[in-house]
Amino acid sequence: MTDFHIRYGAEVADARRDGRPVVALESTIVSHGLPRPDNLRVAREIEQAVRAAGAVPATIGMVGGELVVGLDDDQLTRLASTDGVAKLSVRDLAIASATGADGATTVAATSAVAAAAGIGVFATGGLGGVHREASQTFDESADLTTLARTPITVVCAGVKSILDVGATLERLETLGVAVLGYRTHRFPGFFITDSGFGLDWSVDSPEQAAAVLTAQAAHGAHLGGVIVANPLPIDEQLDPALHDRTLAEGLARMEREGVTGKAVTPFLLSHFHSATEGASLAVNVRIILRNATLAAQIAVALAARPS
Ligand code: PSU
Ligand code: MN
Repeated sequence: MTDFHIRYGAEVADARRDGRPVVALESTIVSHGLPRPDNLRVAREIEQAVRAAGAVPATIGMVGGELVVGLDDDQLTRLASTDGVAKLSVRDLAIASATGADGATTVAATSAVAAAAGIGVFATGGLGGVHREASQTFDESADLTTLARTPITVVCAGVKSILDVGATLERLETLGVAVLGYRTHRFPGFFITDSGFGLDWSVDSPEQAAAVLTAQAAHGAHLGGVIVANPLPIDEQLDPALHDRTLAEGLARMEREGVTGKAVTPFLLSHFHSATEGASLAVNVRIILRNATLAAQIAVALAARPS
């Protein structure tokens, strides 16, 4: 995974040269996960949250076939505002590059590119995972298999609550992806604070998270991903009854309309945002901003450790 041709944005290039902390950010959340025009504003706010905590944001995406680490504002605007931006998982990167496409990178693709660029910490909203009915559809996000082989720390609010959370946690265990709760032993449920599943491990500070990452790199026995699961405070979650009702409706609509493949996640997120009249959107934005801040704090703590 090191043979990507990468163009670095100016701020990221400077930070890499000076050894300053950098946080990777994905672009699928911007182009496919959040509605226009909020998406562009939120994309900028996420970058600001990273800077405010002392790190440099590197939003990753593909512009005209060129893989960019650290999109500038024009490039971010283009991915946020134009039709036909492809959703790129790892398998799509080479094809999109060779055909000169515009594309937004998922957690899987962003992780692979960030690791190739030497960036160790990445913030997103919620990971992809095993979909409900996956025993029939085989729908499991490439986010999981990519994290099994990619040395990256992903700060997220668990996996999206539209998924089969228990099955996803089982797959993460099988794949050797470490899961740490941030100040909790409960696995978060994205829109909701607690998914109903417990966690074996928890860290209490960015410094402790950084110590885990340093130990993992030092031991070298396994260089897969680490998930830092950062729950929303309970008073900021989406009302659980509204959540369950909206999800049931969304899944029924999806079945009726025959939505499959990579359209599933954007379809369900968009159903949530319209059916809750923006309540889930506000929660989604809070999740991402909190994760961006924590990821930056971890990147700063990592950079401060003696190497
Ligand atoms: N988290 C969000 N919003 C999103 C996603 C994650 O809060 O839009 C995106 C990520 O890019 C993730 C993708 O990698 O959804 C998962 O898609 P799929 O289930 O098709 O693998
Ligand atoms: Mn899928």
